[in-house]
Amino acid sequence: MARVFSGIQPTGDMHLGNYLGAVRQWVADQDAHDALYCVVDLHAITLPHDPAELAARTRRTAMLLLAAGLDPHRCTLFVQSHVRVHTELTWVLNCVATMGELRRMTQFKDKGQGQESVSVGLFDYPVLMAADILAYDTDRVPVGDDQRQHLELARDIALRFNHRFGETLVVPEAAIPPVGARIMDLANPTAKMSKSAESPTGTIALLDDPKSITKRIKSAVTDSETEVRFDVAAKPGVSNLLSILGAVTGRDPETLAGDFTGGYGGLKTATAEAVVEFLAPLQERYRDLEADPAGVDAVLGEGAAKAEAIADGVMARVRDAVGLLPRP
Ligand code: ATP
Ligand code: LTN
Repeated sequence: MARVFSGIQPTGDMHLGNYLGAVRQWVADQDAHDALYCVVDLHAITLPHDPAELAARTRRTAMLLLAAGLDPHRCTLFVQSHVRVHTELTWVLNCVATMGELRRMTQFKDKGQGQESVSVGLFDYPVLMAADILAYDTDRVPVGDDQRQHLELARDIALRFNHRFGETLVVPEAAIPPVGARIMDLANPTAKMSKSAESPTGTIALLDDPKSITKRIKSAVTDSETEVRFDVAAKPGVSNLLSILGAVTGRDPETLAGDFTGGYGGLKTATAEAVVEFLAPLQERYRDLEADPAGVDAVLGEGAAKAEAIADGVMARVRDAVGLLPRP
């Protein structure tokens, strides 16, 4: 069975973009694949954070993933910092990755904004991500479109490692969905919907109540025309609504556009209703899980043990390839 691995940061509340771009594929991949999913808490400390918040958010992210449909009997769900290989392998890969390739990463350029005071961790973020993936002999990595460049880097690092030290690492492929891979901010449709957006008005968190979901979609920024047409460059706001509606209803956004005439009201109402209906069962499952925090910790404990067993084997191969003495 092919191995699938992916991760999500506990930097805030999971939103519709995370779900449609990534987590939905994770749920689908549980059956035909050997799937591991990780709450990447070590990535979440690359930017300034509140320690008490991080712990709570890590647990909350795991619960949301379970509510979204991850089933601990069919996949392995764990917390990144519970498996030490992630950091150990990062060091070895740091000695394979180059400053030049990390400097080209657009996420670093965006989040670091050229400041000298930015952490080394933020610069090294993509190498930790490569270690996450390569530690599990991963074949396939389901992610949103914004992770394309990081995935390319993980592949390059694996290929370079194998070239230098002999065939050791599996070279992974990105799996990016055809619809929903890049959900945009409703208030600023040229920026991606993000957990850490400055203003929450453009984001739909998975746990938002129906009233605020409807309000945010109805006030989504569009344009001064009236024609409903899928054209990301010329009509980013309208195209974003069509992408959301298409992703939650399983229809093609371009075809959907033909259903709406005479302004954007109909499109907004249909999108709001579809999203509210789509999220209702997830929100109900979340409330059940919230009542049993010990159950969630038990899932994460078992997940870490299963993950560690795989990662330890890969790390032993890496140590041997590089010439590190076996551990006594
Ligand atoms: P942050 O804003 O804190 O950087 P994020 O919202 O971008 O976080 P991540 O934890 O970095 O979320 O990403 C988890 C997964 O969700 C990744 O696979 C990422 O590609 C995907 N994803 C994030 N934002 C979007 C979006 N707007 N549309 C589609 N997929 C997304
Ligand atoms: N950088 C990713 C989160 C992430 C990830 C991973 C995704 C960390 N490690 C490994 C896939 C595989 C992001 O979504 N911002």
